Amino acid sequence: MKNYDLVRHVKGESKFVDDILTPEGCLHAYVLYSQIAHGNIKSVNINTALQMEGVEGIFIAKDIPGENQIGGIIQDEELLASCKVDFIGQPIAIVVAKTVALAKEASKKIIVDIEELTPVIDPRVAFEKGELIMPPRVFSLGDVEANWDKCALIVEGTVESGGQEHLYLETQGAFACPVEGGGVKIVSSTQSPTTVQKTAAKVLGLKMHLIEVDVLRLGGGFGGKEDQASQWAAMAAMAALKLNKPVKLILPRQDDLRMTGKRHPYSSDYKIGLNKEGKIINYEVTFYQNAGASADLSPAILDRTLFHCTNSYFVPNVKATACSCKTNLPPNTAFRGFGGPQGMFVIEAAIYKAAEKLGIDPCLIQEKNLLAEGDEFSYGQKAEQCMAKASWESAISKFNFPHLKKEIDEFNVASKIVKKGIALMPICFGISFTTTFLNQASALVHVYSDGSVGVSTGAIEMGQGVNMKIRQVVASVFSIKIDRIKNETTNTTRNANTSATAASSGADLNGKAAQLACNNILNRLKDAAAKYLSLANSDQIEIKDEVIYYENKPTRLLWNELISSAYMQRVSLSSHAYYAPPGIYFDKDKAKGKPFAYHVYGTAIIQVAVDCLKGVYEIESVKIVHDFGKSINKAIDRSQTEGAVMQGIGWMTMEELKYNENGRLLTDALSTYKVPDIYFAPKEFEVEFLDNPNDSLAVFNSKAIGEPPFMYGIGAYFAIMNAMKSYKPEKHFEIISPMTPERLLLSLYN
Ligand code: MTE
Ligand code: LUZ
Ligand code: MOS
Repeated sequence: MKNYDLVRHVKGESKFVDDILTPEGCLHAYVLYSQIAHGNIKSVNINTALQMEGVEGIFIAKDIPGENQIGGIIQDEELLASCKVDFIGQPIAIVVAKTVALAKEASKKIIVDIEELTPVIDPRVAFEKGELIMPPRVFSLGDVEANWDKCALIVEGTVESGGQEHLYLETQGAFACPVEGGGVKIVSSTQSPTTVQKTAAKVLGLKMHLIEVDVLRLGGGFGGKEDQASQWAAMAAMAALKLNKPVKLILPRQDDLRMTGKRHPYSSDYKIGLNKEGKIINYEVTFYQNAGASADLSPAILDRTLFHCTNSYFVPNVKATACSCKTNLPPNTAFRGFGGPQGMFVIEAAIYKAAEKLGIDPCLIQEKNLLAEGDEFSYGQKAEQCMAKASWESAISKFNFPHLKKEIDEFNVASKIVKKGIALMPICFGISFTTTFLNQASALVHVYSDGSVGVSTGAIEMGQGVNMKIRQVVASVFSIKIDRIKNETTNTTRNANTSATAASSGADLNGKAAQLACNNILNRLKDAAAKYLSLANSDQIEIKDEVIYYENKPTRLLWNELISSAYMQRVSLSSHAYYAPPGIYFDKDKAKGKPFAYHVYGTAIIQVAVDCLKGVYEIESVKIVHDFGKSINKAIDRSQTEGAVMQGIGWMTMEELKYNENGRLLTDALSTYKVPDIYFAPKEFEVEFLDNPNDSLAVFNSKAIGEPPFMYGIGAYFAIMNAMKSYKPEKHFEIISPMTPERLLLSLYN
């Protein structure tokens, strides 16, 4: 089954924001941003710039008609800097001109006078200074303090993990067009049309109903457009309303790299205690999250770090503290995994170091501590339909892990410079927004009188295949051919108050809403069919492959005829429906509850080869047994798995963000920020679908797939460590990611 967008993508016909045919008189905006990471703004002089030929308007903080505030969770972020700047890349002025080139040219003539202050880049320094986004958060289970005595081995250490650039192919942008009545229509590259609508309404001082947001698709989001698409849309909308002309604002790649937030770097301290048998008794951990200059989604991301701080292990005594530290970097934001990977990396590191102390393979500790049915997570939820051991055992046997290990050991004995390493990486990822109220969605389905169907939901297509899955849901409920169904754009006038397409739950939430809407129509269609066929009731009516059946026998009635009959019987062929998953809740004060509709499990085996002279490495193979539930689209799910794993490996290995001491991003181009390419991809990539007969709250029991496999990438780090270890068995390496070739060499020879 091919992805809906496939042919259009290949032909280059798919439309993104910058491809929209702009109306006559459309203007272009360029955003002037701070070149200083921390300081007080003394003056902004736009006079010379404003006089330039072709410049139609320049707007700064004082020109904002509504509130100069775009903070979502915490109101701590200005749209345009008014009195102070807190990071390099912070927007100061919007320059609007007849062309982008002119707007950019004019921006250089704006004189910004800033009194410089010392920037803080390091989250631990920010913590020492008391610069926190919010008070620290703590999750705990059992009693850590009372149990250190019972531990035969205690290991302490620190772990660093780096940030990550989203590098969506389509940069941030929006197009805004004034409409009658003082409103504006915005086309945005956003994962969250409602957030764009709300933010624009606030900034413009308008009611939400005056703002329509429309999204066709994104050229990738990866979390980078969950919260951070709103500002560009608000800016374009403000300029459009001020000038009463359409305005387009597309970030040039380098500006996007400099101005937008990324995955949060973390610095963490852990202390782990094991008994003689290798069972983890105690785990104490403190996370210092580098939030950047304002909250953005950092508090929610920090929570997910805590939720996933014990990965797929049962730990009876946990004390996990997390601090969101305010620094002078662009506000960091959602990125696939949403803080989960940062939490899971630390416990994997702790296990690795414990194994090193014991002189055993880390996988022995991993295996001993896997979650079992009914085990409690630190946040109070119990592991249900737990597939941690099943996926682990299946991976070990399907891919013959003992044999792989033996081959590697033999290779390493024979090979002096090139060393191989292998690691197992189990994952457990909770599905649901941990902010419970966000778990809601809606859908609008129209069956047209010719039998074709249009479906629109709150879901955003960003390459993950959610549109295809929603069409499959519609096709399955009606039992009609998939090519009868079209995905309409995601639009705030069709589905209101939607949540971001995020937390891997886009298909679950919106697919279920679509299913409910289709069922409403189907029930009416059955009544209409009964009438048409002169039957007393509709109980025994079914549609199978576009044929109407009665008492399991085909009738002469087909889909098209049924639809025209229903229409002429004056039966509504449209339905709107709403879905909210039942049974989930979380008490933030107690830090206990049942936040997740279900968990996704799996185990990866990753094998690498490291050239210990050059420092370069190759990912030889990735072999995964993953719990997809009952996948409704194996092609999409497999490709989501492969893509997420590559992104995870990139985060752990070659993708390195560097800032200098002034808070300037040094890796602000693709010549200096390296992401995995096809040559870096594993030579072998196997994905096995774990047999899971259980039911879940997933749509058609096809479990969420967007984020969970990202965390398999952590296995690559430890596979490389294992290879390094066999080159220098006596050395104790620090756990700092990403493990770039440069870091690898320095670790081996320093
Ligand atoms: N896949 C592609 N091709 N592009 C993306 O931007 N985003 C990921 C994942 N897969 C993304 C992607 C992220 S961060 C999430 S949360 C999910 O898709 C969101 O979509 P879903 O909820 O429909 O899985
Ligand atoms: N966004 C959010 C998310 O607001 N809450 C979440 O729990 C979440 N999880 C993953 C990705 N985005
Ligand atoms: Mo994904 S980080 O939930 O957009």
